[in-house]
Amino acid sequence: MAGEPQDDCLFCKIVAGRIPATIVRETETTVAFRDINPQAPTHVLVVPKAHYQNAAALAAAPDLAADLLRETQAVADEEKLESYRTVFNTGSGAGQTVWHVHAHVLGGRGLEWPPG
Ligand code: IU
Repeated sequence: MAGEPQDDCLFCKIVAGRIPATIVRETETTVAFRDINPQAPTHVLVVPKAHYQNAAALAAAPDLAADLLRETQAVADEEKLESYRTVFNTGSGAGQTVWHVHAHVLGGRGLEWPPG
């Protein structure tokens, strides 16, 4: 069921504290932690504590989606990023490897467009 924790989900385990992560921010509904394979000087993932597979699924919970977006800006503020990129990969062809929606917050270097 949408929102319920999934036993086999890596990010549900991070949210539950069952797998270690470098957490940079936490709210009642979200957790932000550093990506283990950073692609920029700042590379933080922001996830809802509830399990939704991707951004489209999260749209069913608009207040939570707003919390997530607010937290991307909060991360950028804390990291003192004037410019940054927020990325939601959806589907394996776009590079999604973890099926718990997460916003990548990337910054601290010049970012090219279009992305690869
Ligand atoms: P993706 O958009 O699903 O590809 O992003 C998943 C990210 O999760 C990716 O950037 C990984 O480096 C990152 N990650 C992590 O931070 N901690 C982990 O234990 C694992 C993956 I596995």
